[in-house]
Amino acid sequence: MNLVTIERHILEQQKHFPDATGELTDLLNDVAFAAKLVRREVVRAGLVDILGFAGGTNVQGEEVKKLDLFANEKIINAIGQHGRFAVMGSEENDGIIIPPKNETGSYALLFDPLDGSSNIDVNVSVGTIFSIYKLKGEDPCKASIADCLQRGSEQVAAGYVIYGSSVVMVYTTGNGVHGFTYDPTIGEFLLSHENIVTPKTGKYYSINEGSYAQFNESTKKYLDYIKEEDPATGRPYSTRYIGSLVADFHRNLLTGGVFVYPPTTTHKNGKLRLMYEANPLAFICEQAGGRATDCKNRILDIQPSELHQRTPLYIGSEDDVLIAEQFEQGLR
Ligand code: AHM
Ligand code: MG
Repeated sequence: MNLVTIERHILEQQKHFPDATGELTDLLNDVAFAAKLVRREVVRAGLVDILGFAGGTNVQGEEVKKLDLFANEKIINAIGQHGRFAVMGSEENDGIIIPPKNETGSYALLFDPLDGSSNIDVNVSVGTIFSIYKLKGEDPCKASIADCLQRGSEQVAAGYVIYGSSVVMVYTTGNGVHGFTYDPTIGEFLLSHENIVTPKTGKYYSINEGSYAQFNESTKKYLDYIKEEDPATGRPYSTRYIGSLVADFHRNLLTGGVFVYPPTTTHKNGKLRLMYEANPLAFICEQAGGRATDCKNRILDIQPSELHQRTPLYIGSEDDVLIAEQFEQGLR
């Protein structure tokens, strides 16, 4: 049996980029390491109550943090200390984070430490999403928010970790999409999904239909279409909605389908964040042969103006996203 660890795979991938210095390889390995630390806490989440250290302090007298804040801190500390990133941005922090040893790093990291917050306490899959950019300027000491506010098309790497029935890390450096399953007996992510290609069309649609009354007429019309009986086009589609973007995206990536978070009356620009959620998943989706749009622009072409900017998101199998787009553009 030829077991390939994520570290080895990342190193092998580096050969596709003759100018690579190895720095990106190191920092992807940092992310994989941070994911292991987060995983360790996520799998113990349900024990907090029965071990009696919920709310306040744990047995070591340490303050117990909400898991998403804990994950945020772990990632910032684990990754920040190596000095490979000059600047970071997290969904949990208002502004940019400048790690203590930023003078050597030439990359920017944007991440959502624990996506799917409503599912954390109920044993449903959650995930970490990350996105990596090269700094725009030469001097890491001058790294700023401008290095974070780059178009998604400038990403040099992106990925996510899903903490589910097993823990899987998926990444791309622009040379296909690769997935690794964590083997807790040896503490390694092992290659399990090489070169993921998403089906051109699927049978699932994922949307929070409880917000139906808040959707635009175009979104409602699309939903009516997707539920019509028409065996020739595979309709009706089946609903699958976990409420953790990473988990919904991962399923649709492997099986085919479309995830939609449209504008609503309360979230005029949708709910999801461009820099931490939409961009990294759009990069992965396109690399796997899928499509990602806000129905006006390709997600990866949007010029961000704010760190926590929101965007409508239609992402998944190419043909399915195209149909949703046509409805939103009034073409159907
Ligand atoms: P979070 O970052 O606070 O967890 O919010 C993002 C999550 C996504 O994982 C998920 O797709 C979406 O919010 C669910 O929102 P809703 O409950 O409105 O359907
Ligand atoms: Mg999130």
